[in-house]
Amino acid sequence: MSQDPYELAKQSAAKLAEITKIAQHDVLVVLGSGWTPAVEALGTPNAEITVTDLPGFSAPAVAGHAGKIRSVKVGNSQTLIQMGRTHYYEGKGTAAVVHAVRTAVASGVKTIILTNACGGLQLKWKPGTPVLIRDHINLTGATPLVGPRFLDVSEVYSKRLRKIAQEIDPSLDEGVYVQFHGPQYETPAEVQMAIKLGGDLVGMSTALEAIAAREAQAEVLGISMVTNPGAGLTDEHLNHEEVLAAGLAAASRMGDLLKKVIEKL
Ligand code: 8IG
Repeated sequence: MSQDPYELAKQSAAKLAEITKIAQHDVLVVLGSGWTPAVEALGTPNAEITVTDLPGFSAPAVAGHAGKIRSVKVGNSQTLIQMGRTHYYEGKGTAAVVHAVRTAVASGVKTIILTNACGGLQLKWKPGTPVLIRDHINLTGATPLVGPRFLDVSEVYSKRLRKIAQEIDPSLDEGVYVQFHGPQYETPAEVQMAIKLGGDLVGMSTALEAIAAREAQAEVLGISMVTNPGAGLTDEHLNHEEVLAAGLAAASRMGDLLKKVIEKL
């Protein structure tokens, strides 16, 4: 296995092509926690593999993260659906976090849809509400880029793709996603900080992956599912089961949205 993350992604892509017998892919969808039930709406897979069959992947530890990758034809797009991701809080480093994105790009992918479950900073977003990511604030202090890779991040989340999503579902709001390191949720003071910084959504994923996707010149759509109000905004406490329940309730709507977006690419 290569130590160079870009080489490792090429090796992983070659193995993916070998196992799936599909030489090229067009789209990657990363399904975050809570989004897994949406996978059925995307259609019958041509192949399904376990991520650990590919070099550079490790088994996800989080409940609701299945650690599988499917290849499904959606409209005209051969689509990779990644169920379960590596989070930065697992301590494996940023290269591990973005390995799936780099593997997908090495497989030919030009469009990457990143989904997640997150906390909402606007109380109008009830649990199960999807929100398009307009921009992000990366509070991890980390980056997948090493060396003088001065990447333009002035439009990480494609305006074109957001417009397509809003044509399908005009009720979709947009927001700024704030990636925290995790795995602890925010304190109420940190939630207030995120609001003052201009954040609308708080979570533990997506921004680092989006940076790697942009470096690789893929077009990115980010969709958050708000599953709980940010800590301290209500008198509720936060728990992971709530995330999974909200995902289950919203699954068919989310799957339908993803399918229609991919069909319009
Ligand atoms: I679901 O409130 C989910 N993931 N950081 N904060 C952060 N991540 C989350 C939250 C939340 N809810």
